[in-house]
Amino acid sequence: MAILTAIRDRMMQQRTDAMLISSRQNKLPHFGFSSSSGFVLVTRQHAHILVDFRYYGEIAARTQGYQLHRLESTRPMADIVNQIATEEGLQRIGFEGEHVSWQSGNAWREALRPELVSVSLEPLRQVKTANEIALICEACRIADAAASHIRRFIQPGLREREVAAELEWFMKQQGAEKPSFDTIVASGPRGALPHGKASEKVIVAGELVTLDFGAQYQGYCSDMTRTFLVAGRYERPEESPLFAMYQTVLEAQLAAIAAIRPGVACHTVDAAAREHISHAGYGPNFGHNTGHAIGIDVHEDPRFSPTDNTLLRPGMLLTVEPGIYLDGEGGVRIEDVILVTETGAEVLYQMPKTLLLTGDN
Ligand SMILES: [Mn+2]
Repeated sequence: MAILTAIRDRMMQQRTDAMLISSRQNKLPHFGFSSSSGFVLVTRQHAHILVDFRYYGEIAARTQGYQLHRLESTRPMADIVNQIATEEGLQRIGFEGEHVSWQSGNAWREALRPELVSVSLEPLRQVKTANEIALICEACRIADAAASHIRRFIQPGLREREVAAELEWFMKQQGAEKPSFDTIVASGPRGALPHGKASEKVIVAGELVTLDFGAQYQGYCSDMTRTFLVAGRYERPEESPLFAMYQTVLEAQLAAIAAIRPGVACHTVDAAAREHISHAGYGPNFGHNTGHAIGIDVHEDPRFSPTDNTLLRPGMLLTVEPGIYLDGEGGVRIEDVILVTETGAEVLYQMPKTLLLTGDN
């Protein structure tokens, strides 16, 4: 399995004899499902899974090539790992310090005989496998269908919360396990809040409404933002007083996507969007990164930020989501997920990005 080879390469670099994996994110490729419970212990020769009664049967049915150990209240993780350490001669074990609480880390250091060193497995998730790309594409298809549905659904008089409920219901109908994060519906002046979770506010004709949402599909996430013009006040989108601002965000988003190809540094892509927005005079109104990698977590590394020097590689998936926020007036954000290909970027959504009116038109 490629993932075991990658983990063992990391063990060599870090001069550890084993890797103890406890995070939900990094257990998923081994378990085949998402669980905060249990452990994976990868050694040079073997791969072990430690789970309790609740998961043992499912793991036994799903996995091949792992040695299974049942966690019991009388036989906790440290006892099993100490036994494996004796059998396989493990001196130094890596653990996921960034995902382990201070309390657990201290308890493990007390109870485990081998030395513990913190090792990050996050870099291993930056380039996705073909299977992971397929799952993220499906999560994106669900979000894309939901965006089209919700544009027709929105009308003046609805509360933001009602719009979010319809959106989430629709995504589940389409196969989503759950939303990949709390759905953002930010209308009118609330659009100036980049993370304005759906509220009791009533949506009004002529406002811009920003929806930022995603689906989780078989443990993998999508993330999508579209900003619509609420019908009932203007005949054409160009009549909105915020139309010019919308166009600036759209041009910045397209400029960032155009900058993406293998070998380009992430900060270069951020700069493409940021410079366009600054030149239009909105620099201070764009106070977040241009995007982030996505996969098992909604937000992963690398980031399209001014300080991220990571070079893009084919098989990476990231969002591109510049925005402009005007206090008291409103905001615009447009977000796609892109796949870095051999030659550039493939956008995983079909939904148009021109300013669209809500409703059936
Ligand atoms: Mn995002």
